[in-house]
Amino acid sequence: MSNKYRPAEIEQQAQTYWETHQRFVIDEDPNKEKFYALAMFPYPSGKLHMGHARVYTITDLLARFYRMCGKQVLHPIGWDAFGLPAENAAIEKGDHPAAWTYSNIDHMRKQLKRLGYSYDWRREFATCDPSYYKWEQWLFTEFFKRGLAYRKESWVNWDPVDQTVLANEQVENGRGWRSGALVERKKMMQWNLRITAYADELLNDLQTLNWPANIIAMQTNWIGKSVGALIDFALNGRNDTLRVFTTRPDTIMGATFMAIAADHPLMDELCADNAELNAFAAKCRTPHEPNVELPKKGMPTGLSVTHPLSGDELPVWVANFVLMEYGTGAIMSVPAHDQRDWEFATTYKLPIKQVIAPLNGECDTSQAAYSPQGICMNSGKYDGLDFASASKAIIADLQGKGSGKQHVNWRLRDWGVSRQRYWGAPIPIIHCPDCGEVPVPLQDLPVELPQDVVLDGKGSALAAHSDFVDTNCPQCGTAAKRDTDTFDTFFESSWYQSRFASYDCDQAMLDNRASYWCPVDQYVGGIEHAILHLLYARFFHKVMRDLLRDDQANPILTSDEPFANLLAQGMVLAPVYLRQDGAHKVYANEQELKLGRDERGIYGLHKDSGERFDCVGVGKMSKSKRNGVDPERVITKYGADTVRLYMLFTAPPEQTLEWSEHGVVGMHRFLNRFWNLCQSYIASPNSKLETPLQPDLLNPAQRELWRKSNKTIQKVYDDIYRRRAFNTAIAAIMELTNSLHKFDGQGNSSTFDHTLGRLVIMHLVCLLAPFTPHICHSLWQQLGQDGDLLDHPFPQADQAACKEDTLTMVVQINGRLRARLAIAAGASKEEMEQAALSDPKIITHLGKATPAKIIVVPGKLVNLVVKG
Ligand code: ANZ
Ligand code: ZN
Repeated sequence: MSNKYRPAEIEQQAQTYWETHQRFVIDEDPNKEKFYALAMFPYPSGKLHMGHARVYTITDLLARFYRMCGKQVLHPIGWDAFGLPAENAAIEKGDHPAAWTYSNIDHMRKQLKRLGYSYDWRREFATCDPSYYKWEQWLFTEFFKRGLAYRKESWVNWDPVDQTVLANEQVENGRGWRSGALVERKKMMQWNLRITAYADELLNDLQTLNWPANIIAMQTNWIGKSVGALIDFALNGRNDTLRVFTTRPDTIMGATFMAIAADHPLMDELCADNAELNAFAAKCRTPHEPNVELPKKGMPTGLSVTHPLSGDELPVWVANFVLMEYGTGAIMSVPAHDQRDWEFATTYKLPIKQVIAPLNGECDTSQAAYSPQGICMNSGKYDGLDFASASKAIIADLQGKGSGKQHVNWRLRDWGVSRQRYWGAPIPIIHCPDCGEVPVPLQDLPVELPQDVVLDGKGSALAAHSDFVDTNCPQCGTAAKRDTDTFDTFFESSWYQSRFASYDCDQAMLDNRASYWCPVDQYVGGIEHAILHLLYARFFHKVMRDLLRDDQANPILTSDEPFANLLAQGMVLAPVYLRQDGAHKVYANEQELKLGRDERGIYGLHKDSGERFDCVGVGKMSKSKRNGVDPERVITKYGADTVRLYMLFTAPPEQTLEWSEHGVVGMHRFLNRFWNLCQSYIASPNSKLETPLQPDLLNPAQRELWRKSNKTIQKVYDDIYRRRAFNTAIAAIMELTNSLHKFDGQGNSSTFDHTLGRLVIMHLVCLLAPFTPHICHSLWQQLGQDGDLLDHPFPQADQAACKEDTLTMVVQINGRLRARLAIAAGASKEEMEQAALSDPKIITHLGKATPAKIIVVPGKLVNLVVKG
């Protein structure tokens, strides 16, 4: 065949066509329904990896599909450009973070373009553009004016390697999320955003989201609503109380001691004249190995309290398992019913008093705590009450004495946003000796990052830059100093999705175009962002909804949530090749090996050294295991359409995808076959012929193909639209392609056959278009169709044609007519037999007899031969 499939050529042509005709430039159309498809924007690390290729292919497929379904589709891209890697690269290589970042962006933009994504490139921005961060600086000043941003001295997580403060969420198992260093504790003045003011709404609105259940659960736990009580215990010999939070007020009669955190405010004073206590507190603060549960340790503080209901005297201990960050930093310890308290009491020989009896059965609190709810005992007037009534009665009694009340405690903390880093958006506050904290007024925004800084990896480059620091107070004009911290980079990603709608608005953060496009209809991204990014973006969205109006009446964001639907795509894994060199592990990339298989399994011989590497399974693509696959190489070899199809076909989007070069070759072969099949219709002289199809005149073979074509349309549509099951959609398209192949191969060559085949081909090209847009663009033109495919309606199934034809078959027993049954036209012999044998009339006639022989005449008759 002369016209061969040459992906490099046709992909270039299609991309040039789309670009010169500005086919992906999109604006609002109030008469059309919109669809906003978005993938979490990339960090410009330098090079696209397979994970990127996967997630961006998913949203591109959806964007193109919904466009063909008649929606006005927004599909933008940008760059999450602030953050540590740029700064670290600058420190190591001496490049400026800005130069490093923008050159990475240039490279990655080219890579994205090679994959043929349908972005409206006008809307592209990087979050390090001053025109972007200007508006988040403004938003911060609005937070500040409303009391939603405040500074407080607080214990912070200090990363000794990156020399920066980390949010709790950035500490994983006691280590910094990027550096992996053990985190220390340090007190510093920090800007905080009052996300807790939105805790209720953030929790309740989770119900309105079409998100994966595990992500909803993670957010729910993170927000952590606990219903319980605050109880005040009078401190003996002091005019003061010790306040605790408990979720089990019903156990109060079993409290045998109190425990406070090492950082509890009482400790400052107690440590001042107790060296031993001081040493203990210091020890609690030192970092410890992650994942090791510390033995319960503590010390008596010398203080005691009076139990508000029993009047008993209880000692106050300091304990390493009580956290200052939760509740009130102090607890009433009920060792019989809380395992941590039980271990502590056992270690220090403190009394254990059982006050809850199991609903059925028994328990022995000398062996372990009994923590489920039950019935009160040993509790005086509360004996016999269950959890709910005991809690109610006890809280009421405490309230009567002025020493307790019901309380809802949240695990969610305010969000500390200050970072002692250079490569971020400067916090737009000026510290004036007279006026205090003064927000930078809008006309002075953005507070631009100075370019001429010394980056040596130590401390804060901004604090060392006096031209930046020294300024005048916008309120009184006095010499004042700028805040030298920058925002946590989660700040930028908390509102970018709405900025894409108003990408070029220079008068405000957002304008009413955002009310047309928001919320995002389908968000796609990695599960690693299940908590932080998604929670912060939800919080910002709600604040912006409350703050931004185009006049007094009209909010610019009309939705309560930024992301209506969420899909968490699985990781891309690849085979790992390992050679044991003594105790040393050596890895090789598949491309360096000549692969083989023997009784020990799959292996590779190194192309240079000949050394044998064994395939030891699949793993996340990583530098250390050397199993990364470079999308660029694969695109060059097979074309972007093959890569896209492979990504979508190999696994359902939420599952992990195991990379296999073999599988990629398979996809390439399919596209080749598809191309060649189309050529026979393109090349034939009557290819322009458009005899209308008359379903009534179709012979059975034709009817079968026509039915298959319509059923495939229905399936592909449902799979994409309803189930997001792209892999099964592709499988159906492949099957239809095979059916057409077979149909052609059976010598079907009448004009009528040709018209039918051509219609099926056109369906196939349309169905494949969102998956493999380049090849389809080219075939569409070769088939002589006007215009391009982008806005061509997605095919609609002819429901009548989808119906299976039915025939009437006759069932005989020993040649006598016993039943007439309806069966599908294409039913196999086995299906006919089955239908006959399971018919109630036949079952009755047969009684206990089993047919000795069954004769089947396809489409017509089943005769059961019974002996005797
Ligand atoms: C008495 C008690 C009796 C408790 C009992 C539990 C069982 P959640 O559900 O996570 O909110 N607690 C409170 N503040 C704490 C802190 N700062 N550090 C460590 N533990 C703390 O857990 C609430 C329970 O955790 C509280 O209820 C308290 O112990 C403990 F049979 O109070 B409980
Ligand atoms: Zn001032």
